[in-house]
Amino acid sequence: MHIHRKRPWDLPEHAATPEHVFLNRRNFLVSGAAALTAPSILSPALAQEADPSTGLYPAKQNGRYQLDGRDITPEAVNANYNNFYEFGSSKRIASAAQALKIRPWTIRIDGMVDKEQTIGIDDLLKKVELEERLYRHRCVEAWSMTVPWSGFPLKALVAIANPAASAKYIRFETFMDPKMAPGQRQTWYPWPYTEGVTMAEAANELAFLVTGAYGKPLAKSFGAPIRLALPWKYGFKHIKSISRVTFTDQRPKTFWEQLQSAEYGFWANVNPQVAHPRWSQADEEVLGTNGKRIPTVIFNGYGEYVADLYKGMEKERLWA
Ligand SMILES: Nc1nc2c(c(=O)[nH]1)N[C@H]1C(S)=C(S)[C@@H](COP(=O)(O)O)O[C@H]1N2
Ligand SMILES: [Mo]
Repeated sequence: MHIHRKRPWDLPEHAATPEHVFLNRRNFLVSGAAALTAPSILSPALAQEADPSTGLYPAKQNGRYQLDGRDITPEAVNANYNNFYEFGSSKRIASAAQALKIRPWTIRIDGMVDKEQTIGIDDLLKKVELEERLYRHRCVEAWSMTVPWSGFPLKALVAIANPAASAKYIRFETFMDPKMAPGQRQTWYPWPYTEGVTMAEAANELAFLVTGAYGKPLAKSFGAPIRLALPWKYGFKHIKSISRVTFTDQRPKTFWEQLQSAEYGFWANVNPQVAHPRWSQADEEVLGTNGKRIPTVIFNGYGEYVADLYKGMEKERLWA
């Protein structure tokens, strides 16, 4: 029997509907280019394609990760205010992102591993135990949200990959398919989107691979079917729709670093005292609260978990 569980982030239907209608209209009116190049985004059939992992959610919440008195951001706000440049550079990509085809979906695990492998997302989901965690998320653009993510610790994927002891970094890559993702036809970007962490960061308990949110499989706009969450780092480290995971001894050059290294570095740990070259990082706008701003906290408030990772590295550009 299907039991509908009322969760704190569920919005009444009347609150969610106008936003949805607004978004569809906006896509016609504003994103004319995207609509022209990807007519299929308007097909309701595509939007309703079944997700075989639906039965895995909601996952049991791990109460260890709390929000420091912040509220969960309503789903209708979070799922409609996204950075996902593969589907456009505005925040309103949720409708365009419906073109993302999430099955079949495979993840290539390669580089300095015992045995390279390609694993289907549903096979991977069978090998791990899903849990729900409440995480804060701080974008480098000085806005923040809080999300009930579901997923599994990154270190579980490291165990499946069985990397060589000499591997120092993990490099993540997003899918590459310019036919499906209009943003990838903009050749001035260094596609595919790439990100990276050190092996020590990957082993940290906070590093989380996200496969669901709000008690359901991950919405496409959030980076279905699998994205990263590193809540002590700026949002651009949270690479979406991962299709390749490479173990390496070379520090990966990330998407934003390739595009603008003066503004976006490899470490990108949250620090209110280190301004972005073009704006302050001292405070942040909390999504869904009519523009309310709160002070930003070092490591986004997760210092007790991660500060030790960076001891003795003060000469590195740790903060942006
Ligand atoms: N592949 C890919 N991953 C990405 C991005 C992107 O444009 N493409 N944007 C990043 C940025 S800047 C942020 S803030 C988060 C946004 O995640 P959200 O849309 O779930 O809030 O995704 C990150 N991951
Ligand atoms: Mo971001």
